[in-house]
Amino acid sequence: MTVAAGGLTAGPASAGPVNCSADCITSFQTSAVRGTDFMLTTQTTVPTKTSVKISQYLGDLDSKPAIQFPSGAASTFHYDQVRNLVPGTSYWFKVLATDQQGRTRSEIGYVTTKTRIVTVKIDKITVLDDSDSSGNGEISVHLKAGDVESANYYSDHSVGSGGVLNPLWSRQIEAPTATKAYVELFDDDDDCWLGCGPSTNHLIPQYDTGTAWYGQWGTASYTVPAPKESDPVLNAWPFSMQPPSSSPVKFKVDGSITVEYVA
Ligand SMILES: [Ca+2]
Ligand SMILES: [Ca+2]
Repeated sequence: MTVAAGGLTAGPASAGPVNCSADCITSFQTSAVRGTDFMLTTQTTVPTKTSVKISQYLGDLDSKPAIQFPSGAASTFHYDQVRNLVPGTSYWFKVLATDQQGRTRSEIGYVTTKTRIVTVKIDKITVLDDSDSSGNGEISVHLKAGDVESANYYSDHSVGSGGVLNPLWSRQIEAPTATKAYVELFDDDDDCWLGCGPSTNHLIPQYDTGTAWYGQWGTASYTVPAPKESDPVLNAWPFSMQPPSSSPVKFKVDGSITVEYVA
């Protein structure tokens, strides 16, 4: 028997807490789940270092690299941020705890990130050049955000250079990655003296820029950014866009996007 400093009797090593040769993880739970990250709280019986593997598929979870948490010192309490996830996605994860003798235990959990909803709003279109040498243009407007489209939101609408349209068009799209919004203006130059063919109406959006005998058109596009942890949630984020300078129809679009995350 040895006597420890202070006069206490030291117990045998086997009386210590369960190490990671047995089940040393007493609890683990997710919290603060957002679009691209969540917090993982892990408690262990003995001081450990933690890491996590994460995958959308249980079958390949073990083949994923272990993300080591940088907190450094071994501890019985871990509060770790798991990052760089895709919004609106379900993941399996495996938390690994390694004790100071290098023994590892793991547990498997499941988490679903919040869905990222972006509201794209097209407020105002200022026509700078309607592409007609005299009189107003005969303008059709196609609007698109992600996969959501309003073809011919305006159709054969009389508006000249300097004219303003206020579509006040607003659509919500799921945007787990970067996506695009488009505004295409087409000016009709076909007076239909010989009858209007279907190709002359440009009723099918093309989202490009061009010139033909029956009219001229141009497209402005805006890239809704990819998600990030610092997304300006619920604050309208103004943007403006114009078609390329080569476009025969010139205009400026003012709009905004608003980002929100929903469970
Ligand atoms: Ca024209
Ligand atoms: Ca015209």
